[in-house]
Amino acid sequence: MTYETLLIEIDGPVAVITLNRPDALNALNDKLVTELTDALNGFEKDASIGCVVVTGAGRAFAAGADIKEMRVQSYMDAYGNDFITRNWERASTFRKPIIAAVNGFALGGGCELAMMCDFILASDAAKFGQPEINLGVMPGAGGTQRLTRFVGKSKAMEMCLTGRMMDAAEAERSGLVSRVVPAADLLNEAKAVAKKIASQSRPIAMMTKESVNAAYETMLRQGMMFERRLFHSMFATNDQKEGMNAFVDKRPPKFSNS
Ligand code: DAK
Repeated sequence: MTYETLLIEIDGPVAVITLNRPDALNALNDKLVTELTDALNGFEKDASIGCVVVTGAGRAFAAGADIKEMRVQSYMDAYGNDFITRNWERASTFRKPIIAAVNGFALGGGCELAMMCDFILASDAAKFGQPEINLGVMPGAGGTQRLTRFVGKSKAMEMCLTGRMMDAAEAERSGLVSRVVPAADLLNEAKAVAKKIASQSRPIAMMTKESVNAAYETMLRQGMMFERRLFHSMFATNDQKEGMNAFVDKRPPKFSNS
C-alpha cells in the first residue's frame, strides 16, 4: 500500500501506520482520513495482520482536523458531505486491536482519533487537548463524549471549555492513557505490545476487545450478559482447547486462530 499522507510499515503480524504530514503537525485533512480508512479496511481483511499501531511523524500525533481546509466549509458542505462521519471514525469500528502511540500533540480531532483506538501509549512529550473552543466550535468527532468517559466530567468539561492541554503525566493519572514511556522508546514499546497482542488467538483478542468496548456502550447488566455470552462461545474454539491444554502440558500455546 502506498499513500500520500501515510507511511506504512509491516513488521510480522504488526502494521504501523504513521500519519505523515509533519509540516502541518499531521493535521487531519480529507485525503489523510480517507487514506487512513482505506489502510484500515485493508488490514482488517489481511489475515497476516494481528494488531495495528497508529502514530505520527515529527512532533505531533495529529494537531487536529485541518483548519485551513475546514475553515471555508458552509453548513451544507459539512452536513451534505457528511463531514467527519463519512470517513473519520473507521478506527472506532476496526475489529482487530489498534493502539495509538502518541508521540507529541494530540489535539482536537487528533485526540479524538487517539481515543477511537483501543488504548493509548504516550511518550513523555505527548500533549492532549480539545482546543476547538478557541476556533469558535466544539469537539465534533467524539471529544465531548469519549474524553468525558475517560477522564470524568470535571476534567473533560474544563478541557473542552478552556482548550487547555494536558501533559502525558496528567493524562496517565486521569486514565486517558494506559502508560507513558520515554519518547525515544515509544515506537519500539508500541510494537512490542502489538506483537504480544498479535501472538494471542486472533478471534479471542477480537472478542475481548468487543467485550471491553461494550462497557462503554451498555448498562452494566447488559454488558455482563454480553461478556458471558462471548465467554461461553469461546469454548467452541480450538484456541480455548489449545490454550488450556498448553497450560496443563507446561508448554507455550500454539494458537491456530480458529
Ligand atoms: N490544521 C492545519 N494546520 C495546522 C494545524 C491544524 N489543526 N495545526 C498546526 N498546523 C500547521 C500550522 O499552521 C503551521 O503551518 P505553517 O504556518 O508553518 O504553514 C504548522 O502546522 C506548525 O504549527 P505552528 O507553527 O502553529 O507550531 P507551534 O509549535 O507554534 O504550535 C500547536 C503548535 C499545536 C500548539 C499549534 O499549531 C496549534 O494550536 N494548532 C492547532 C490546534 C487545534 O486548534 N486543533 C484543533 C483543530 S479543530 C466537526 C468535527 C470535528 C472537528 C471540527 C468540526 N464537525 C462535525 C463539523 C474537529 C476540529 C478540530 O480538530
